[in-house]
Amino acid sequence: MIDPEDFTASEAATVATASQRAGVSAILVGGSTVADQRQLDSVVTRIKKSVRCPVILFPGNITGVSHYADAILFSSLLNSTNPYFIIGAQALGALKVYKSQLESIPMGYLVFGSASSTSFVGQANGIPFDKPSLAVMYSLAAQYLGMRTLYLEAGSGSSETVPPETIKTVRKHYSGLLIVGGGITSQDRAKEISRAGADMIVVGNLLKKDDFEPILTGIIESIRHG
Ligand code: 1GP
Repeated sequence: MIDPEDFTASEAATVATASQRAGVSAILVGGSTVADQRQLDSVVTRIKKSVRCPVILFPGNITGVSHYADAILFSSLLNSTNPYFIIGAQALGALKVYKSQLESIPMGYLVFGSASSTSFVGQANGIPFDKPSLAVMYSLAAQYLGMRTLYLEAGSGSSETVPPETIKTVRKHYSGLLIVGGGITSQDRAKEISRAGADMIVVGNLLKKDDFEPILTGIIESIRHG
């Protein structure tokens, strides 16, 4: 995942190219505080020119929609306390998604903890890391509402990831595509998360490190062959 606020378009293209070499399946572009849509468009355009894998938007608000991408994680922040993040922003952004002909991937978004920007900006009633039963309730609700993708989010740069035990419990109940992200920076943790039942792992902050490529390659190898 590339946050357009952290990279110039040219840096983003370099990071995306290295990520593709490492073996990623897709590049996500987004963040919870993206405001500059020209910068977003230019980052998406440069990445699109540089990689073959899909470029998928991961918006935190209506400002996160760019018609240069391939698809969008059209998400509802299920445990927000503010209806704007559950359905308001989605309604405001929907026409742009329609006109852009982006593929929309319906997704329930669940935020854990209370210390991340995602939790703060999205006014989430963060799920405590040690309460898998609460995550299960939301996961089932997401499934029954037809959300075929669910993202368990610990928050970008979080010191802890969503615990593997919680992922295992959610996996038992939720049958759609399960994405897990936030705080994943090591091969061992990625492997645990994958074994617990995650279908996709999102890595963001790690890509800001100069030497991220071998670490990312290790993460991908460990989840594909581990
Ligand atoms: C943020 O889950 C993603 O939405 C990525 O988190 O930056 O901690 O890898 P990191």
